[in-house]
Amino acid sequence: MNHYTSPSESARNILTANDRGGYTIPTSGLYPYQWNWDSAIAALGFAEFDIDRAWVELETLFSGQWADGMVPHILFHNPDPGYFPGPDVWGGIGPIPSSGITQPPLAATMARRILDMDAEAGAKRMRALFPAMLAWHRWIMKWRLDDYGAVCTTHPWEAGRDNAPDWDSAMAGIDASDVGEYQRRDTSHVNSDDRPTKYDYDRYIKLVQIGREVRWDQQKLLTLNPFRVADPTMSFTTLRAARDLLAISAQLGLEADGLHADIARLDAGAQSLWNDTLDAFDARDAHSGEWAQSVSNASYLCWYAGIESPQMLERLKSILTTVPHPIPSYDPNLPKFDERRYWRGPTWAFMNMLAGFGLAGMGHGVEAEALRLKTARLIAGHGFAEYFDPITGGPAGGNSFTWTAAVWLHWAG
Ligand code: 2M8
Repeated sequence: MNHYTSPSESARNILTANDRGGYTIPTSGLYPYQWNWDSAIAALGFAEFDIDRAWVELETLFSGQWADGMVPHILFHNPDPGYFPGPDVWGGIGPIPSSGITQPPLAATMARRILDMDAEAGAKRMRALFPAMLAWHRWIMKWRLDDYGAVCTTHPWEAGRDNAPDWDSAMAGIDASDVGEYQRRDTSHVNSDDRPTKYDYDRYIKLVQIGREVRWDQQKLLTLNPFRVADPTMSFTTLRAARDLLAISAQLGLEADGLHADIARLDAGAQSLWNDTLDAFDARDAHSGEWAQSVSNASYLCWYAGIESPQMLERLKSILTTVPHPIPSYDPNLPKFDERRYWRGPTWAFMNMLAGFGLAGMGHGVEAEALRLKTARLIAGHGFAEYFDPITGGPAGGNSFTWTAAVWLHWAG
């Protein structure tokens, strides 16, 4: 007799198969290392069936923290020639070979959820991790804020939305003519039409070269790095993380000096990303002050950050009725929408989960539930893909993907 595998069983199998011992890779082949925000989501998935393993995921992530507090976007635990750019190209300066940039800080928020799931199992682990999480928060406050208090991304990979239209004009200002020869690996694993272009990659690598050249000295990079964009992803997630750190410190009686003031500053910064002309939260070039004119899935993370917006709610209601699948990474009514190309249109399950957390937390239960159901239908019908075509639901990128499996286990399924 055939054994029926339920989606939840498949999701657990994916997490277990992607477990490399203490950390989880996003998917085998395409992404063979530990990614920062993927890991925070993976922890949430593990917490549904192995709470100890959930804490281990976060502990391993913080074992790669640099002396200055930065938590890298990739930890290269074991060399793998299948990924480019690897540790030798990045020249990270932490305790574990790593990249030189960070990623949107989800760890504190997910740790708080995991703590809530089992406070007894989690209190000791949380106490031990807390100073490291606070140090990362302080590093972001020191090096990534613009004049308004919005949080900037210094590389498209730092925001995690690699080829989003948000960066188009900042990317156009990067001279990558001397980037040299290199061999991409991503397009040997998945369809190149679903990935960033060579134009994008030349600039990604050029920015890595600029950082590496000065050994990731943040003071120097403030003037050397041509790419600095105030970003809704970084701004909303940092604000939410700060609120969660404050709540955890109150719950466990931990020192958290300055967090109240930081939250006020980040709140003002996040609000400053409201673009009146676009009537949405947008990205703003920190060098030129220009708006990107981009409504992305990150624009819908305002509630996640504790920020209310009737206009964004109206937009969301319209998306929920006009787009077959959950919030796309770029507004289908805007000219740059590209339903297959990565962060320029496709829908990402975990971004919808974050929006759903925010909506539910701010009393928009109907919309949160609608988003959850759409995400559940998408995954149940099309599998645990990295991302999906928001019109047809077609799976794209890598498969057996960690964060999609984790989203199913914790929220959608
Ligand atoms: C994607 O980014 C990496 C570089 O960091 C890549 O394309 O090589 C993004 O979707 C990013 O948000 C994600 O963390 C990473 C691993 O899933 O893949």
